[in-house]
Amino acid sequence: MERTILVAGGGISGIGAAGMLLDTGASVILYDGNEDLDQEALRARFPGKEIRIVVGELPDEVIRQVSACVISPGIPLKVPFVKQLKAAGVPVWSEIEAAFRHGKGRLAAITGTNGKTTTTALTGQIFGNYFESSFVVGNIGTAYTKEALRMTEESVTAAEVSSFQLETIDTFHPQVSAILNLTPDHLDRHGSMEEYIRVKELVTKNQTEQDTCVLNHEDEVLRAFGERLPARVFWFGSRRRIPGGIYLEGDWIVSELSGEREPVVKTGELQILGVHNYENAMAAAAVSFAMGVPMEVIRKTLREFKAVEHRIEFVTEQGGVAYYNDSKGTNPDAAIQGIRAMDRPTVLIAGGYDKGSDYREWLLACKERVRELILLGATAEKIAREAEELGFTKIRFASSMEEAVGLAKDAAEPGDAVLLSPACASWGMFKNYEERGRIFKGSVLP
Ligand code: UMA
Repeated sequence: MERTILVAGGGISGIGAAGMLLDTGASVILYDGNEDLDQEALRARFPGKEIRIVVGELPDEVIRQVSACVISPGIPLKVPFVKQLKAAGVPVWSEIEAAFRHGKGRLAAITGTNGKTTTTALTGQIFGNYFESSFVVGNIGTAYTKEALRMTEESVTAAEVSSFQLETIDTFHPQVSAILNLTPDHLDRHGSMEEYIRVKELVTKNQTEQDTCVLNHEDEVLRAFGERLPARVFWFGSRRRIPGGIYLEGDWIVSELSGEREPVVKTGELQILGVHNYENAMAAAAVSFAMGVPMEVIRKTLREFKAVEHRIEFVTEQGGVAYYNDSKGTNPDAAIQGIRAMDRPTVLIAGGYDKGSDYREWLLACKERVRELILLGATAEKIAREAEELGFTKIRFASSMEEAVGLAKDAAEPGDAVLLSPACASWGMFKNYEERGRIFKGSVLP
């Protein structure tokens, strides 16, 4: 019998997964809960293929008809149709699980709360400089399923994987995994920090002694986790020498991964700012070394690599004021890195969708450098209340990014920085953090 697979979600992941499955000869039902979705535009993404598209409510008849479901990361598993599928015994796989089953070659999967996009992009660039066939996929923006069928046994893939994607893996098995750090994020979806950690650690679920896991030695949870793992562990860290690991020593990144002590690069040679970025560089170096890339290629790429768009990205300087776009600062911890990377008085634009985060530590980190706080989005009031309690006096509200940039321009003095680093997701006001970052840059530039 022909296999019918349900692909849930008609965004980047769903389009990738449906396209891949159609190419393998499966029959596909593409489902999206948004009944206003333009079905014809969606169908046009699969030229020459037959695909059934369902929007709005998912009929029971579909649930009875399908043999598996590939679910997009943005769909929470507690929604009724997922429960119905599970009750009917239909396996629900994440989009990265589906891609893994069809992809070929070797895989490095990078997760963590912050830094995964930069680390994945850097790892992908190192792979590109050494391997004949390499891919960069996942949460970074290109669906893994979109590339899976182009991979060969020789391919080496760098995948950024999120907790949403890991939640429903089964056979997903990277030869090299990395968990960069673990701080509270997406707790509205995962329910508790324990559950969030459990899901992140799933990246190593199928790893054996033949595999490698790259872990942050400064993170207590990860340190204990590394002791329990069957896989070989490559440790990285920025605070102390780690025998056999890769670490920061003064202004040098030093590697002992080969068994010999080897200076890799001076931090001043890197084009990415801040200690958190040195950690990303060390993690990318460790992942690449585990994949067999010579240190010389790693060193060259570390020197070449430029910041990812929306991650403490320098926009321009106007009237002595430097503008930075850190729209990727979608949670308080990422935003702490953003503010710490500023070395001058800063007018900070923040606020957005409410994921139930705690803003206190981030606001404490802001206290030293922030001259004025400009808030927007659903969390504006909540952040303002906490900021006032901590003694912030200059707080203003804006109802759009354009207005926020206008207020920031007024508030900033020559020698200051204006930083967009929201500590919140963009949802509600913008399509995604990329759109938020681009609107910010568009408002800054004349
Ligand atoms: N939808 C439903 N029902 C729901 C929720 C959504 O039908 O309950 C539909 C929407 O109507 C929409 C589609 O699902 O049409 C969107 O699917 P999606 O939210 O899974 O988004 P994609 O476009 O598939 O993008 C996803 C990732 N998005 C999320 O995890 C929310 C992208 O990560 C990723 O780049 C892409 O797959 C390719 O792998 C973005 C993200 O915000 C950057 N990630 C979070 C983060 O980094 O913190 C995890």
